[in-house]
Amino acid sequence: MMIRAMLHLILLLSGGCLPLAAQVAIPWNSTPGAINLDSAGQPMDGGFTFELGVFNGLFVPTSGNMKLWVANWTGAASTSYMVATSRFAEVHTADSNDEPFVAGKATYVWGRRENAGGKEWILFRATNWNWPTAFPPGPTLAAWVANQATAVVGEINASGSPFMMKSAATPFSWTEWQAANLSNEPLDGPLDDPEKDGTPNLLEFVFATTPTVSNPPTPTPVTLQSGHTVITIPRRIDRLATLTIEVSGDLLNWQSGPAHTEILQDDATALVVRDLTLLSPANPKRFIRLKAKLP
Ligand SMILES: [Ca+2]
Repeated sequence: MMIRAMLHLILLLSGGCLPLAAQVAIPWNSTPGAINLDSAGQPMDGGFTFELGVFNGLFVPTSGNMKLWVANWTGAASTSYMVATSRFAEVHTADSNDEPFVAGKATYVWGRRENAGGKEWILFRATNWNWPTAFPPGPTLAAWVANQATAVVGEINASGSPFMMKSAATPFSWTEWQAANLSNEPLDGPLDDPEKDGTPNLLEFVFATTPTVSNPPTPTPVTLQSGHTVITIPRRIDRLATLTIEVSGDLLNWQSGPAHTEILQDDATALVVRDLTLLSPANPKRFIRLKAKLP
């Protein structure tokens, strides 16, 4: 007994140096060779990073509280998306149950690509992806594979068809866009046009064009439908700007709002608005324009 007690003591004293076994290994990955897309339908590229982690306290992420995710997230592991095998794959060793990694905590995988073009996010978990008890050491968990999961934001198809994972365009504020695109440009205000292509920075932001490289103006087609003027604005819905369509009969007095215009389409890629005033002998001329401002 004495020997056992002494051995125990020695082990305790030298605990920091002992080659402790891995506590609990969590293999987390997506299946190789799957079709994984960004919100534009393009294959995910090496700019995507996937993180395994948890949200602090009682915070539950939803598509309605995305602004709070970053502040409440604690990542445990991070790995880059591998284009060659079209997957992410890592094995994380859970070696702590310190806050916020308490045993049983809902665990998520958060895929992100954030660059000058915008923010793409996908967040998902399966109901049994819960943070393990790190001590005593346990067996390696069965792999947490993306196609077992349900997405909070973005999409997952368990079958892998027509794709396995698809990220979503995430609200991109003017300030974020400005920092990513105009950091070395003194003409960085909403109405500035540093490359002098005729499109002010605010509209470059709305249309997701490059503010420092000259581009032809983004087309905003105007058509006549049953005598009504209709304009299509191919704006990006992830750009946080307020867009108003104004109509006029004389280019001097402009009107907007439901008494004057009707929104026909307002989705991820376009805003389509109709002038309620019929083009007629009483109203022989109609004009329509876009007004953009920061929220
Ligand atoms: Ca410009």
